[in-house]
Amino acid sequence: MVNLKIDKIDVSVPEGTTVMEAAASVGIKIPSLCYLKNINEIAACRICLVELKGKDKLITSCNNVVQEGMEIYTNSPKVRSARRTNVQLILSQHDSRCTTCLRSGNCALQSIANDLGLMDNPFPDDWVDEGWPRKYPLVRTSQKCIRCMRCVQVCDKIQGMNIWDVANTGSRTTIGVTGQRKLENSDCTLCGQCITHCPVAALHAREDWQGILDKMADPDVITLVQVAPAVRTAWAESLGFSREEATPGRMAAALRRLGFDYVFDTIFSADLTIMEEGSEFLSRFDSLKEDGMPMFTSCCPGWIRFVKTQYPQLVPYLSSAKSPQQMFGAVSKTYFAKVLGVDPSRLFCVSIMPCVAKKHEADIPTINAAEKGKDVDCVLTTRELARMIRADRIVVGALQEEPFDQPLGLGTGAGEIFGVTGGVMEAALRSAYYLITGKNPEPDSFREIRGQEPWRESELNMGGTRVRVAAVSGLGNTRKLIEKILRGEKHYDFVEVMACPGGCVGGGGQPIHDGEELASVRGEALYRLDKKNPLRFSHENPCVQQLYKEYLGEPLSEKAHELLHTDHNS
Ligand code: HC0
Ligand code: SF4
Repeated sequence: MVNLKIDKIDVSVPEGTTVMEAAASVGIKIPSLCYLKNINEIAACRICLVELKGKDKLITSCNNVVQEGMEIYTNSPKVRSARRTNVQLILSQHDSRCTTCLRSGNCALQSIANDLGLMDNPFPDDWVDEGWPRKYPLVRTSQKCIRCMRCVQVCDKIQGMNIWDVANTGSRTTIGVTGQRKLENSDCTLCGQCITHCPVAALHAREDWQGILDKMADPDVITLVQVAPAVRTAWAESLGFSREEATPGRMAAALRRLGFDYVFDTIFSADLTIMEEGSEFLSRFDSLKEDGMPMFTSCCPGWIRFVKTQYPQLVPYLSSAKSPQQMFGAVSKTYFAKVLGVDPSRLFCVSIMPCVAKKHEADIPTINAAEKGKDVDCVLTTRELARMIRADRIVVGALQEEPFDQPLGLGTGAGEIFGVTGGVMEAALRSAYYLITGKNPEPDSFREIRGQEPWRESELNMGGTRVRVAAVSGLGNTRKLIEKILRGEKHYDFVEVMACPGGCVGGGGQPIHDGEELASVRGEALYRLDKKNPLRFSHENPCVQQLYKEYLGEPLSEKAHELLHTDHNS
């Protein structure tokens, strides 16, 4: 152990601990704008400076480790003055029009400037707006960038994509796209991880919710909303409500208050996906074995973008099943329009997703069921849902729980766990076991595939058939796993991939908590919902069964292919 004093408090911590961590261990929080543990420890922002007794220069606390006998001061006159000047210098190059900023109230720079009592910007500049609306779902507002390097490091170290890089030098240093490309022309997967790690609003997702208000005001339009599994774990985080208070029933009530005509649930179509994808897996099992390749899940659009640019030779091994978001849209514009007895053109289908890439997925021309227009008309992130609730001043705590509408609002626990890494695989195995053996397994028997390790694998015996599966999340991890598969070091039959670490619960469209990773606690919330759900198997969803009976026939039928599958071309 190393012994030192921080602000005159005796501290004893293991060797290798940083000064910042040592301070945190005795309740002293040193501010920072750029620090991300194990990802960005380069002290770019210079806000975490502290004074080390006996040294002339201040030192950064995020990347200096403790030494025996150190005496550290985190708020000495020198530190206060330097911290203040450094924040002012950052502000001198920052568009500080906070009242009209997307991150107002949730911006690390704004809180630090405010905490330091900086009441004006000593070096103001005239910023010109870069213009709205923007087409690409990921938006960079260069005037807000504080060059903290988090986006560069997260994209590189966690996602292995290396999209962002430093451009120019000196005071003109900025962040640009590698190879001086436009972001739209890069290999960006739209995972949104750079957005959720940006401390200010330099990176954000395109906002689309204003357009929905016009649709709601049009009496000829019927608005439907579907909510992704992971959204229910996080939708009220920024509204000040705990996960226990913010139940799915209250979320349904809030969506009705906002004015949606029908409030449905993506877990319905997650169950439908299992029926299609599970049946496809069984039908391809022998030919996959011959190729020595697994079938890969196809529901994560960040992963689909990744595979198309990084490993195009693997596209044929993707499941042809559309994602639950798109299946929902296709079913709503056909089957549900028929149930209502209205022309599909009157339906406006909105989805709330924890994801930025879903905005792109809904716009892929070949994903839509022929002649029916778009499956999904507009995609909002979880953050946009929270903003709509705030804009209408809906008090979540005052809402009574309400049920989702039927028949597209009923889903099983298997559908619920889609939002956490390993969940799609677990849901598929529950039903595959039934399809192979004719009986249900114990619902939690595939829990080996749960967890936070980069990937988990399992070898199962299903009525005499050996099935080898894996689940991976995070694109850096995915690349490592794929390389092993391609080198013949790993052999699987079925692999689930989610682009965001932890799965959709850690998605790029989820609420932002500076430097805090909440994917695992949100994932736990989904497992609790699964456990509480009276239905645990996708094949037992009565509304999905009814859909097959009344409209689709059976899994992989011609109609099912027309509406629920895609070739991943374009
Ligand atoms: Fe996901 Fe999905 S689980 S990708 O993470 O499959 O976004 O939550 O909605 O579509 O269901 C996201 C989450 C979804 C889809 C589902 C899948
Ligand atoms: Fe990199 Fe993902 Fe950001 Fe694209 S969205 S730049 S892939 S972190």
